[in-house]
Amino acid sequence: MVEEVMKKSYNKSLKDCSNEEIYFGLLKMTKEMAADKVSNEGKKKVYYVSAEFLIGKLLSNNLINLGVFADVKKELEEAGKDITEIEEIENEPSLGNGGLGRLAACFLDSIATLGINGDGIGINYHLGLFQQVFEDRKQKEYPNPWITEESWLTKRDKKYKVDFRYHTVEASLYDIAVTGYENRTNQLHLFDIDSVDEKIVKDGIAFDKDDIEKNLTLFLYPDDSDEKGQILRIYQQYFMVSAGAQLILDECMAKGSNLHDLADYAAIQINDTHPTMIIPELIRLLMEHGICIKEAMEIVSNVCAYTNHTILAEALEKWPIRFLEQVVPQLMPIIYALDNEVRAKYDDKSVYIIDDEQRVHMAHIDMHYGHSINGVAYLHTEILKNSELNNFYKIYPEKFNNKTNGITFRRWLMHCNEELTALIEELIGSDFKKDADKLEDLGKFINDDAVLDKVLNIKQQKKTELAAYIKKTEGIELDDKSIYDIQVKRLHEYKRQQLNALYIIHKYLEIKRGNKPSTPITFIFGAKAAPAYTIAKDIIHLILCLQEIIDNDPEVSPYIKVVMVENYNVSKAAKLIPACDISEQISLASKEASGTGNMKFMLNGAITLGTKDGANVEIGDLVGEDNIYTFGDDSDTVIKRYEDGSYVSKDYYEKDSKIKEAVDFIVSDEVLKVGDKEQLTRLYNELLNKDWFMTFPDFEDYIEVKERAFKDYEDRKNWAKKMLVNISKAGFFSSDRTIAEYDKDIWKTL
Ligand code: 26Q
Repeated sequence: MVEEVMKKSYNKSLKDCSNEEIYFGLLKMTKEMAADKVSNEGKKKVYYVSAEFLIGKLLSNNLINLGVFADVKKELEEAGKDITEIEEIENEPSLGNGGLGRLAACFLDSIATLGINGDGIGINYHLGLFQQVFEDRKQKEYPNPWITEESWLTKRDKKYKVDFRYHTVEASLYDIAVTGYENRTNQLHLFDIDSVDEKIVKDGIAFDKDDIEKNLTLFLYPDDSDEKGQILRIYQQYFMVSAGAQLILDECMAKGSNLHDLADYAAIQINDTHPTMIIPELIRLLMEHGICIKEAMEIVSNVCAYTNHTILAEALEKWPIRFLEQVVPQLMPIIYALDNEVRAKYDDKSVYIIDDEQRVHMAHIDMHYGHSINGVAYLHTEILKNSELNNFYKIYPEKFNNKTNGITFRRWLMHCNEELTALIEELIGSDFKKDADKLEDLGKFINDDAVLDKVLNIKQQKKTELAAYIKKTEGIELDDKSIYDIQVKRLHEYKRQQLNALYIIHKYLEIKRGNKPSTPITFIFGAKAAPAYTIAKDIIHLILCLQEIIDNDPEVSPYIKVVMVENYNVSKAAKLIPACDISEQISLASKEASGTGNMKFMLNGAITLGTKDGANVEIGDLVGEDNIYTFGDDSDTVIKRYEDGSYVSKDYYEKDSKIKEAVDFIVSDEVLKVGDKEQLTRLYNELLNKDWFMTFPDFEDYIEVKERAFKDYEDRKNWAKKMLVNISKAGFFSSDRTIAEYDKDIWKTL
């Protein structure tokens, strides 16, 4: 198959082609195969609208979904070519920050796999999220250009006019094919403007924020720490939803909708509040088609549904009216009408759309004018209902529902861990690929020593592979016989990378005192910090300082090692996750809506060390307490502690010598010798005087439970049992299950 493609493309034999030629040949072949599948069929279509789609590299994934991966790999091998090297040619698009964006990508995969008529709508950011580089043990940001002459993007002959206050732009449509696993092909629609100009970027990721025609689709989340950045975000959001809304109405009318019956043709899922303006925009467009505002509101409510991904106040978007007036004045009359209707119905000010400070609460639009409000894990939805969004829950109890997140097993098992996939297939057959619950059948082998050995051997192989990869890409040597303890996710104080760092300091000092671990431990981090998030950058700096100090200390370096991988992304995740022994999921209870990394690690046989937060709770319920390590205060305790304002971090620091010792180390001579005094002092003060995400109360318990996990690791057979239980219980976290629930309860297409 590949031979023919190469002959046709380059008039050469496969063995004579360069990796680059092979990549672009396979790209073309894959796009053609995807285009031959059933597409765009069905009366009702789901539109998943999201500012982020963290799709990752697509070649292998598409080959898997099209059912030709094994054949292609074999043919390449026979010609002396290595598919992993060919994959290296592909640029990774960074069209997302983290969980929310990756979830959108997993969902598109599952929507297509379940045969649902459903497309994504987003933005074609040319430079994506920044590329992270470490310089002087600090994060520096650079653009991440990913679009090449030939790529997964297909330019369509379709443009939509988008009006802003001061200019009108044209949104050009690009599509990326979304292949379902042995099923149909859907589309990810990404809008762009032709006038965008990458040359305006200077000095890292700085650019002229006023020049909208040149910067509109340059970056994902341009720095919004200033007003201009925030206004640019509004431009981006409206650009996406206005073009998206026009596309949706066009498609529905082409299928015969008279727009009064729009809900029979379209289900729109609003991924967090970033696409919320699609609600007033659709109302506006329906009114242009002659529908009165009252009915337009009703129609749109029946079409739109909202997913909440966070309870962090700073992430809930509230746009000043003056910003909206400046960018999209045409929406303001609609937003006032929506707000007036709410005010006429309810006395409770906290549910108004426009607050006393003249800000528009985007989530309030979604909740009043969408028909469904869902959280992303059981605990998260309960917190939304009972505290965070309780005032809305009291008005609309029937709208609230939970959809616990999931991950696509095509990427997070079949692609990233071929060895484990093959073992599972050998043991229970291949049904699990389409029916993830079948993984439960692995439970039969819990006392089978030969199987347990195989599970351990695969883990060892993936650890050795990761060590080789880190050596090649970062020049760092890992001991593949050490325990791999991994925390990879966005850098945020609530995720508490700082708690992990404090543990490492504690361990370092213990080793200095002669208490050496019996098995060496490698602590691996990967995380990008938002460019304007100062403390997050300080935490990265501390971790990189610890990495340096430990490496240069011959007393300690044989026992522990710290590695922070640069520019953590989807491809790196696919190499790190299968190699992990201990999965760090240590957010402050109540703050992590769900987490999806936790599910990927579990599926690959890592054991969770985590708080009772997000989906960790459901993981714990499934695997049982012997097969997870939980610690720390629960969400009720934390919520109460916030409510009564009783937390004083200094009290813990003064009472607990372990905390004091570890925190003081941050500004010790040893660290200051390699680190930046201003950054380290700021972090020290932040922990000592504020510690808003309550690291100290969980510290003792974290140490104790982590030590227990390391000790348990020594009993290899028992550990292998824990691994097998985790793998066998992971079926629930397939995004196929999640999407089946969205469709049954919210979209109703099948
Ligand atoms: C908001 C306003 C202004 C600028 C940026 C933002 C912004 C950007 C990105 C707010 C939130 C995000 C991303 C949130 C996110 O990734 N949330 C994660 O969603 C996952 C999928 O549901 C969950 O598993 C994680 O728990 C949650 O943190």
